[in-house]
Amino acid sequence: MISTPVGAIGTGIGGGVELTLSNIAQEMSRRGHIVKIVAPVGSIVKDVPVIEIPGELQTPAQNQTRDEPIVIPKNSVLANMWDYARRVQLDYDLIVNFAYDWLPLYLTSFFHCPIAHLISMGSLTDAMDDMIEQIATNFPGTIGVHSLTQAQTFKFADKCRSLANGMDLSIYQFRSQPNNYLAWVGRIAPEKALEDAVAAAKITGIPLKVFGVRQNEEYWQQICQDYADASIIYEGFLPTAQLQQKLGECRGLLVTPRWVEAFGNVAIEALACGVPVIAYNRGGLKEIVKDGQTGFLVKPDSVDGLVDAIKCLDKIDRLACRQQAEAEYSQQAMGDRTEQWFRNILISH
Ligand code: HBI
Repeated sequence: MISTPVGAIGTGIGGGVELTLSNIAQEMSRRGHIVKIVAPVGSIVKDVPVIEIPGELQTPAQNQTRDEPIVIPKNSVLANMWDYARRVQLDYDLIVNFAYDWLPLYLTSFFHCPIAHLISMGSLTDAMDDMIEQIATNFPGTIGVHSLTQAQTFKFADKCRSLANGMDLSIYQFRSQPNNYLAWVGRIAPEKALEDAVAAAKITGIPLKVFGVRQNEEYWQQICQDYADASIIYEGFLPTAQLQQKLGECRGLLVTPRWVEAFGNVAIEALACGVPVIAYNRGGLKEIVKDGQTGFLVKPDSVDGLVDAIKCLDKIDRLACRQQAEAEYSQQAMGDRTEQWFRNILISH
């Protein structure tokens, strides 16, 4: 399992894909598969061996323009990870790529070992779209995504296999009685539109707990300036055990993506704690939140919509939130979907 080149696993820079990779690796080894992770130096994954590869990190794709050329820095960690994979490929039945990058896709036809690509974001650049489409066409069934909405951002949506996502729910405690807080969880960067959540929370007068890595410091400072009188409590980027404990005491999670969120791991984490999810009606979140039952889907970019939904939070049965997570997003459910995907690739290789 070859990780994202934008940051070491555990730093939060890799966003949701760090959690996705760790969960799939742990679940596959729990099922008796021999699993190794290849990732940048400093990566840590509980209970799974990590081969740490040195080199320059890759520029995050979501910061790029559509026509941006593919850039590979000198001593690229991405290139170094895939050179390692080339050397050891005959020891493995399957390679799973978690990077949203051009190189692993391009290298697919040069490898003997089959490669499954888990594409973690929607369409961002022309070079990536073309490359993913080539692999989806020449290696049918090897492109995995997290939601139908995400797949539909590509013109080859029908060639993508949606796996949804999942996580180990045993580390998320269900909390039936919240305190008077709202929550926002995610990489603090413009595409996540934290400012909308802050604006809505301020109008309702409920303090907002913010969890996540401050990836874009000036963006964070700007929000603190613009909303100096709002009650924002920055809780930092916490390990899952601590995150879920604080998240569980919140009345609701606000998910305010400005972009097409491929899935929405943070929404599953909230549901697992019994926390209703108020999300913009866009991206993968449309396929997660059961409007009026486990949260509310709000008109995208509408702060007033968020405010109206916050006022209805007490109508949501928090146990229904936990039950949805268990039914659809457990490690077991995701493991079944993922293992089936892997087997289909091996059969058709
Ligand atoms: N950018 N170039 C690049 N490669 C990745 O693997 C990548 C990224 N940006 C964001 C990201 N991965 C993850 O945070 C999301 O896929 C979840």
